[in-house]
Amino acid sequence: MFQFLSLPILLCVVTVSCSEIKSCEDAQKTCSVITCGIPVTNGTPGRDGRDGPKGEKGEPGQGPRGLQGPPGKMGPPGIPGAPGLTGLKGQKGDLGGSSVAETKLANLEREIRSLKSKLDHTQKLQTFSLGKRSGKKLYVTNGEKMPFSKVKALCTELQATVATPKNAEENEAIQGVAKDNAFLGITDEVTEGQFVYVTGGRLTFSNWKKGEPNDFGSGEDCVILKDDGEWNDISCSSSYLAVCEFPA
Ligand code: MAN
Ligand code: CA
Ligand code: CA
Repeated sequence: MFQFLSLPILLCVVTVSCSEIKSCEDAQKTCSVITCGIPVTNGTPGRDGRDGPKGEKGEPGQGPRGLQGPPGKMGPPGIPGAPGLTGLKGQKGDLGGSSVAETKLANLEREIRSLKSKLDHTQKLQTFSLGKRSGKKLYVTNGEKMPFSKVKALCTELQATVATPKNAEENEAIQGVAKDNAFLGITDEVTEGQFVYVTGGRLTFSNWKKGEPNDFGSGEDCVILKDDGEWNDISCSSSYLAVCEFPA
């Protein structure tokens, strides 16, 4: 409220009455600012002054602590660390010029990579052209008819087995590939009347035509899948389509 009093030039405020004009004039000689006037009794108090400067931060409160706020933003990256210790010495490098053997080896390796790539492409093309389905056996025929012993030999040569349906779906798949009577990899050559897989084991699925197997005539120990999908036991020396089976 009285802040102005701290100004470097002190203002002299003197109040004198009319009967004291002389002393007011005297005061004018010594003070830079003089107010001369009629003496009065104390007036009403002045208005409140402007707000003072902000006080110092108070002590922490006593109430319960609030919940922890969310984590702040990530700070700036630290200063890079000192370089690590020197590593161990490496192996001796190749000689500038390669030997004849090394050049030949490099050429062979390049040729192998090229052949592998071509084989991979050929296999994909074959799989596609044969309609091979992922997880399904592949049945292939050359369209030739021959006795059962020849069919077995042919499929073995191809690292395959004679087509053997283990369920209705496979039975239909073979039927679709053969479109004619085809030998199956099933016989009762070992024990008459007891049909088994040529790869071993008792039958787990069959699709005999009504009245079959009948071991007709001088005996029938081989099995054909007829064009209608049903089975008939038949002479192993008769000629029927060769269908080979490739693993799923
Ligand atoms: C008939 C039936 C069959 C038999 C053949 C042999 O179709 O008796 O069971 O296998 O003849 O040709
Ligand atoms: Ca038989
Ligand atoms: Ca028969």
